[in-house]
Amino acid sequence: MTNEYTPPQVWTVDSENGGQWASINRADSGARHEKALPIGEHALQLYSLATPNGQKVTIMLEELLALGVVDAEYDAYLINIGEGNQFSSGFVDINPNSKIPALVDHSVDPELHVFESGAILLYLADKFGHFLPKDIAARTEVMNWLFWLQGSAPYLGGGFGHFYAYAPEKFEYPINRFTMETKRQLDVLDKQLAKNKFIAGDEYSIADIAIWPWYGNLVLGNIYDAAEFLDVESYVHVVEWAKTISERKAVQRGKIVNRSWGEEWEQVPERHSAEDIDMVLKKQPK
Ligand SMILES: N[C@@H](CCC(=O)N[C@@H](CS)C(=O)NCC(=O)O)C(=O)O
Repeated sequence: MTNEYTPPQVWTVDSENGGQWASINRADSGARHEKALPIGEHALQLYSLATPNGQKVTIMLEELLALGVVDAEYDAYLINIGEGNQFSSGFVDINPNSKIPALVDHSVDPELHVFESGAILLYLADKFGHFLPKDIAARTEVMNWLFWLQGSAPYLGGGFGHFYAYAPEKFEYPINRFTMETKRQLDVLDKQLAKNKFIAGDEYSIADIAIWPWYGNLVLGNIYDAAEFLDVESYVHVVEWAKTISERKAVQRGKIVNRSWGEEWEQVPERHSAEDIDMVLKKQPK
């Protein structure tokens, strides 16, 4: 393996970047343009995109609605990160980190801003009393896996996914580095799911809701087109779990909210009521 690059004494923003996301990347934070966010009629306002981090929240909200929690009704607005919508003054007011998803709860005074998908899942689970056990031991196990996901997924998305699917060239070193780590993570999940029906035990929880959009989508071939490369079929328990979760109605609904690409029956760019999803799902060929 050769390395022709010698880092300069001090890195500057002019250094060679490239790759699919290069045009939105900058070394500073904060708003880049003035624009208020739209606000719909429900108490919960979500600003997001149907990437795995966004899907966690829309799946959670649809799961709550499926249980009959009417106060979980929400408006979901599209934040197109490729166009830099995450850098509007309105979005940055809610999330200074400029990353989707971000949630505002107008049912409390003053309104509450929630960012980081893990924090949003926890907030909704606590607010509505579902998908997070009350018992301290069971709750701790769910938290273990929720934090595992928040710490592990960046190796999958920002590491493996970036270098395998998005980088301007195929670089062997980072692909090997992050493939090793991704396969190790899949093995961790496989061993856990060999002993448990769901990630944190017998009950479906926010741990499953957080992990499925990343590792479930990965083994089902929905992200990075890397199922064969990673030999995902060898993680039999992860594949079985991923299929079980993908059959849930709320997952089928939540995963297409704030999606603006793919087939026409997979796109609900904005969601303001259940009908917005129903209408799109009806277009799915039988
Ligand atoms: N740790 C954050 C990660 C969120 C994140 O990385 N969001 C990405 C899309 S999946 C994003 O908004 N990227 C836009 C950018 O980096 O400018 C979370 O879990 O909410």
